Amino acid sequence: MPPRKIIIDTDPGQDDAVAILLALASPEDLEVVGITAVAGNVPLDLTQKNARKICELAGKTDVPVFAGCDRPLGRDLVTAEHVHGQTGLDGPDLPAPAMPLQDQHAVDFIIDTLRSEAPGTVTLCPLGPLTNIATAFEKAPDIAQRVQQIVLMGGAYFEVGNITPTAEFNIYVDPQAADIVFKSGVDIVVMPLDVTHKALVTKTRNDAFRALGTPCGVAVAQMTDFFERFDKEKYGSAAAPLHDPCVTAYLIRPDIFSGRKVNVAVETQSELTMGMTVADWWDVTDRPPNALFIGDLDADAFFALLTTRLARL
Ligand SMILES: [Ca+2]
Repeated sequence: MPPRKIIIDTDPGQDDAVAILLALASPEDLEVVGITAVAGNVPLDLTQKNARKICELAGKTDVPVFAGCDRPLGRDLVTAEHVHGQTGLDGPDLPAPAMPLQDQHAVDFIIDTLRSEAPGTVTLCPLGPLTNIATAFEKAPDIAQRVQQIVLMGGAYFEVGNITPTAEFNIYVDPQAADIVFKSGVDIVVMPLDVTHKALVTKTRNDAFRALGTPCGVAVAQMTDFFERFDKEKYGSAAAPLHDPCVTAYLIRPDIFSGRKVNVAVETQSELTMGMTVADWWDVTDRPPNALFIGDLDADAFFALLTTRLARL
């Protein structure tokens, strides 16, 4: 089988960085046709720069990086410097990127790619707010049916929320965009907090990244060390979740994840529960399933995959 073509839509973010590095380290499985940046963890000017820093860290400067939407569809941007630091990628000291940012807008790149590649051969991997994807679907309604699959990090059901008591950050930042995506009819796989909170970077697992001894392995350990400080305090646990790499790991090893095909609807009206992903886990409505909602993973297999693949960079 040829590698699967993917577009990574991202707001790096230390965990975005690990997700991207895993994809770039796995050319036999994944062909990264482009990386599209969106505002989220930090403003767009930083997320597009961070995306290029990550490509350079991986030694993959031929992957085109595009800047997309700088604010959510209908709300003010909410960022998360309290988690990720002022740069969004605090931890390692990575040099300013030398590789260029593409001139084309990320939304137009997504549209053109889906129209030029054979139908059903491009998978979208959103790791941040869904603004770029929803904008592309609104601007070019013909492309949704050409998408092979969307595998995204976002939402929560049993774990409820991390930025508000009822909402996960990516969906909360742009609930209108999420609503458009979940109603798009595309085959969707969701990595909610329910599964990412089981992908915990313990000290042993982070030591394994550091022990790779490569610039990439050491940088990943430093990034993880940085955001762990916040998460350990918040959750009172000995380890922090590594959210976004669940997306790219799923594309390589779907067998280590499990979930249910359910209906997922997004709250876009209530300020109290804005951005909540209402997942019909117990099938108590007649709303048709629109997403595979992942609930569990084999964490040891996940970290073994990450470590062996990152060792190649
Ligand atoms: Ca992210």
